[in-house]
Amino acid sequence: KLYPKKHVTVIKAPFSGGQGKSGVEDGPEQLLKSGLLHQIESLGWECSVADPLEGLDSAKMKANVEDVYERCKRPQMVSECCERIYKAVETCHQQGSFPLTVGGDHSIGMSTITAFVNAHPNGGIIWVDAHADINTSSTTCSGNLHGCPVAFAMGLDRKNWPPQFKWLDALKTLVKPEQITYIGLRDVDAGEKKILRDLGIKAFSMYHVDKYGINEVVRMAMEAVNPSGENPIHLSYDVDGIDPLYVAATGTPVRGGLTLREGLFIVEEVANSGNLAGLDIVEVNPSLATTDIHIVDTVNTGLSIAKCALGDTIL
Ligand code: 6HN
Ligand code: MN
Ligand code: MN
Ligand code: MN
Repeated sequence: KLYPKKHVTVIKAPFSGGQGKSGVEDGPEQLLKSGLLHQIESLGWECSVADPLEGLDSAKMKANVEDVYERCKRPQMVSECCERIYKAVETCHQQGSFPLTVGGDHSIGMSTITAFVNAHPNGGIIWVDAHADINTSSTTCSGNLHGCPVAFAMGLDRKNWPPQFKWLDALKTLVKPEQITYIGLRDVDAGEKKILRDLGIKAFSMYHVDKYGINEVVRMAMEAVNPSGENPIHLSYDVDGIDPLYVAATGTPVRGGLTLREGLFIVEEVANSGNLAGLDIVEVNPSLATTDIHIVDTVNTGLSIAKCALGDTIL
């Protein structure tokens, strides 16, 4: 059993430096305000909160126009925040507490998945997203580092990394191509397609969800990253994997996504396997709603993802 203590650490990552829009830094507070902790406890887990970015002046860091390196925007801010989040997730794995990291933008995935593979070198990662987030410092068109965390976590294009990422460069273990797979892709940049192909990374796009159905896709995804069925799995969940009909309050919505039920089924099924070892819920941006219903829908989706991960079942 992975977490016999049934203890969760909610790691707050109110971070928005990996992309240009503001508001995504309010994601964690919004989820907490809407009852995340109470919900976790009512499922029989003990719970504590970690706030690794406490004390940083995020607004000031984000406004620093000098913080650029070639194409990459705000490498100093992203690196410094991600190093702190790495340490918080590492502590969870050391103490046997389930790391539930709530963003914030998806840059922090570089921290959660590297902390995961350093704790579980044979672990597998399922990245639920409309996007592949595998641009390198050289392929990124937007310069937004939330489009790059998988590439950084894999050490791709390391020689062109912004010099700030020393902590990442120093890690013993990075993510290997066979350790990660995707569900929900539908907006993948040309450079990213080439990387996925060249490295042979298995990916299940919306085309595959339509073709095989979500049940078979989740089965294939778990088999891809955990062929023995015995290794831990980390789930990095970008809420934009789900269709904007259900999740409107997010920074880079793409139509044609997972239904709410398909999105939750992924989490239920991985949790059901007994192998779920950590979860990220990212890219909830309450400021991007045009009506209150958008906020409620998006936040409730985030809460439901957390619930399913911790073993809530319908019956
Ligand atoms: N996300 N591929 C685009 C880029 O800017 O590199 C979009 C990235 C979106 C990232 O949603 O976490
Ligand atoms: Mn995305
Ligand atoms: Mn794109
Ligand atoms: Mn993402």
